[in-house]
Amino acid sequence: MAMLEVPADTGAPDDTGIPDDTGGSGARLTVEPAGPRTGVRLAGVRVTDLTDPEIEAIRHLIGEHGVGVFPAQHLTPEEHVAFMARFAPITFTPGVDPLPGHPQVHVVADNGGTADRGVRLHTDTCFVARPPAYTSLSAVEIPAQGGDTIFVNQYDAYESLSPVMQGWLRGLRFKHVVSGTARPEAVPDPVWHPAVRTHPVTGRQALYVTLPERCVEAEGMTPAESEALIGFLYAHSESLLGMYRHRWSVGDLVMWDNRCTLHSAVPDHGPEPRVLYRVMCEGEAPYE
Ligand SMILES: O=C(O)CCC(=O)C(=O)O
Ligand SMILES: [Fe+2]
Repeated sequence: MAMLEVPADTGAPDDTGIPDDTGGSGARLTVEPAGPRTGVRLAGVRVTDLTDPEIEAIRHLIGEHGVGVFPAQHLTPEEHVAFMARFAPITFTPGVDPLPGHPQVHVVADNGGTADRGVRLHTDTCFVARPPAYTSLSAVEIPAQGGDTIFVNQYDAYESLSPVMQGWLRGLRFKHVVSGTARPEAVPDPVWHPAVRTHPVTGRQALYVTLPERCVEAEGMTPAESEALIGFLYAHSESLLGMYRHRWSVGDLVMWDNRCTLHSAVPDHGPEPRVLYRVMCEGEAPYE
């Protein structure tokens, strides 16, 4: 398995690929691991001030480590959209409602709070032909306790399977269907995606499986075989220890790569409000 390669920032020149002289605000972007195997913390600058080389360096860091944490950004919705649009055109989940006046911003409000929903790890909007490459959340209102977001690493999930299982998955496709949106009729047709996808930035392979209610069939298999295989793979991803768990503060911006991670809210905050604004970028059709 690949090891985390981002060094803790020492103030000295590092090998993150981020130029020391950004030519921007004069502030310095610092990069350090956010978790043992997943996530990087990117601090020291407002994301609105990042230079083009810094954006490209961040694209590579998030492609490699799955999640980027930008503390204390306090972005307006316009700033949030403008930042994400530097990575790829903005996209939106069909069949969900935007923030009034902001057609590219989706409000995640009280996602859970009722413990009965539990943790539901998933990759975003897998039920379209070109699922979003990136999702970002900006924290608007956060409960005093609970309501964290957890991430697991789908490179690790793939790499920790046996060579025999990896061989079975090569060339296999899964059928994805919509669930959990306000208007599922906006996505009438299922889509087929490879079980293993190659990340376009890193060239690494990641397991592309999600909630069994969305990832419903393995091509060419019987229903019993499909259910057992997808159930096994999903449980395998859930069992990984190399996760990142984000404890939110108001103003945090967290951005993740849907091609190499799964994520879930942890709905343990009870009735206290929890509001985050969400902006996503277009991705490519997944390929093996
Ligand atoms: O509320 C969260 O922590 C995650 C919500 C989510 O799944 C999303 O924004 O895609
Ligand atoms: Fe999500």
